Amino acid sequence: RKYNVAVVGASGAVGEELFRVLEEVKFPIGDLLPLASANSVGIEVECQGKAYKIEELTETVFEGRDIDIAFFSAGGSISAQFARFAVEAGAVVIDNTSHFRMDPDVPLVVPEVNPEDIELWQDTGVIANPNCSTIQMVQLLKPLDDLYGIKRVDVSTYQAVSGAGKAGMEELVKQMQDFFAFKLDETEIKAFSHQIALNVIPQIDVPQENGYTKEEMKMVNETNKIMHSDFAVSATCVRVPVLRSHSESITITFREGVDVSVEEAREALANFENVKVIDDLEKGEYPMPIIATDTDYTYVGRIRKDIFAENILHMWGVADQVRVGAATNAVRIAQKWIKLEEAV
Ligand code: 2RA
Repeated sequence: RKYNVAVVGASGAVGEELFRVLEEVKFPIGDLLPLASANSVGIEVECQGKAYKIEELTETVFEGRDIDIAFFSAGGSISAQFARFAVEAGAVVIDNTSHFRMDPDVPLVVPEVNPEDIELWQDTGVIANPNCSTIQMVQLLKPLDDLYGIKRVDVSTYQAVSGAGKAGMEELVKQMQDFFAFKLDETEIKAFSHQIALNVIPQIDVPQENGYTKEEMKMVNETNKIMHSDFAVSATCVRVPVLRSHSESITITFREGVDVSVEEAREALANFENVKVIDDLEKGEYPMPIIATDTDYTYVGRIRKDIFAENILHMWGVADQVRVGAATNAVRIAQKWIKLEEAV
């Protein structure tokens, strides 16, 4: 059977990528309804060889359209205001924003890690897509937690500008152009709190009362919700001048008494769905944004045992933020949701 699909935020970076991913996976689309704010109305989008015009997102736009699946990626306030109208019209909402993520009634899903939670969608009609930096990390944590049992995770991220959408990518490009035109000192700073070209910014999202940023607390809270765990997580989230793949340096402390084997860990990671190991330091082979970009895999390398403790492992993970961290994860959720529907 075919499914009628709506995409809210159709002109954004994630919206555009969704059309590409839906096409690549030959998603069984019946009708497609691209939605955005009034500014984008009339813009044409293409998917699976057909052209569609963007319509305005309103409270009534879902009525009578028989939408089965509505992807939302237009910001938390838009999801807060409009998701319920899609649900009331009979759709399952797969939400890419942070709005519903920590709602205890809404499943927060990375299909490789907790696909079973998709079943809970009926409670609210919404399935939440986790934060990009969390998705790629839990894909690496899950096989190692199954193997040894995690006690604590310490992560530092190197996050691409695509996390701030098209505006973020455009700002990096413009600042690089200004640098080569000897005009960097008068460049516009809008998408980030400081100049991002030739810089790194140790702040993503707003400060919290505990001295962490909201992005860092997303990694703490979302990780344990997805993995149904309660291990300690500490994150330092940093914006770097990379276009669209996030990198993460991850240190995992396993339970007392575990003696980690790098070989065993590497094998568990290599066997995990949608994870690829690139790990040969002698040959200079390890994951990098230029390898991960435009792919649907989460890459891991630099896997090594701590020098001082037997139960600690260090590794380096990279994934495309727009795909693995958003569009592809959302489409994978939709594919699993369809399987569930068709099994009933
Ligand atoms: C970022 N986490 O990288 C955000 C995007 N979801 O800014």
